[in-house]
Amino acid sequence: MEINDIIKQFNIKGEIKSVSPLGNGHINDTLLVTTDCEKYTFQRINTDIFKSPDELMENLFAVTEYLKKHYPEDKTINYVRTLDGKRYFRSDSGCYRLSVFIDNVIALDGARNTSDFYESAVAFGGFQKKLADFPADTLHETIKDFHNTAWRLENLKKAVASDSCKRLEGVKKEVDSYLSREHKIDTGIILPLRVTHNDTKLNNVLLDEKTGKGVCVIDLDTIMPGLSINDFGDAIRFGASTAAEDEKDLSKVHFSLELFEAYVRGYFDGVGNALTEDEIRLLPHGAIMMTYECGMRFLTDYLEGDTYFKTSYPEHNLVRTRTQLRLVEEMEQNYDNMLAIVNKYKN
Ligand code: GN1
Ligand code: MG
Repeated sequence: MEINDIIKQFNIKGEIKSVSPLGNGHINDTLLVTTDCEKYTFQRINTDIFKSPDELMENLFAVTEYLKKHYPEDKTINYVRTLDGKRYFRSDSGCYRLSVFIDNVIALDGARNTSDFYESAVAFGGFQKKLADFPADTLHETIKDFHNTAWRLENLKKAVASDSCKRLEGVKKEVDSYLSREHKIDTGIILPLRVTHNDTKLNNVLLDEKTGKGVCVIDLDTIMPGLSINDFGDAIRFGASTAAEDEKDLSKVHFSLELFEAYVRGYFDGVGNALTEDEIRLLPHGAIMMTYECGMRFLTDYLEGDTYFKTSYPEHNLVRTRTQLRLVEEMEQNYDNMLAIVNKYKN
């Protein structure tokens, strides 16, 4: 089936004028569809990763409909159903979904200043707060063990043991860094189950192109039951770095305490008093763990031959691993400073 024919399976307004690539996600393929009266975001769902598109789309519709009902004044992604009322369309070439494109906004791969990062924090904090009463256990766990760091480490160990692509020789130092931190994974503290976004990168908050204010949280694929500290942590991992996730020159990669502070301030402005004391105290731990875990996932994928994350060159996943490890080290050195900042801004 041609792309345009697939798009026409959805309840779109107007005639299709153009279809062009959009964004730079690592998982799904995204296109911008322009008709003569509306713009849409059209995506092919990566079903190698999201094995059950039904469950995935049920999560997305449940959360966005809840948000639209309880916070009608706030912008939320508007998914468009197919002509026969389905949440996505399945064809021979894959599973597709469509939503109304949000215009006059920007998505940033790096904060231009602390205020961009502050704004993303207000949005993600607000997302957590608005969904505090949504029954998290009714959501599907669409990617099992997504932030089960101990399980991710087991996967790394398996990839090391099989060394199927003969890449281990060059990454022994990185592997050792991961193994030596195993004892840090389990804090022994049980935290409340929350609705979590699980991909709280700066570029997953759309900012108003004029005012720079947060407009809408996007990329809801990994919404699942989870821990608030992981959402906080993943945002810090990606956004409180002075360089891109795949910066090759490690001398440019640093954990910025200034950006961390901006995020914490915004996060508490957004989340209000929706968190418990344990969650608040463990926010710095979440930042370290998410950075540790993401780098470990990149390294595992590197050892397994780059089958999960999209890569542009053979060492891409290794480069990403190294930036994440650098950030982990610097966060560990700054642990007390991070905790002091959390205590300064907590509600
Ligand atoms: C993936 O596709 P993207 O960029 O939104 C990944 C995240 C990682 C991220 C690293 C479903 O997200 O978990 O943190 O890459 N998403 C999935 O950049 O695995
Ligand atoms: Mg994502």
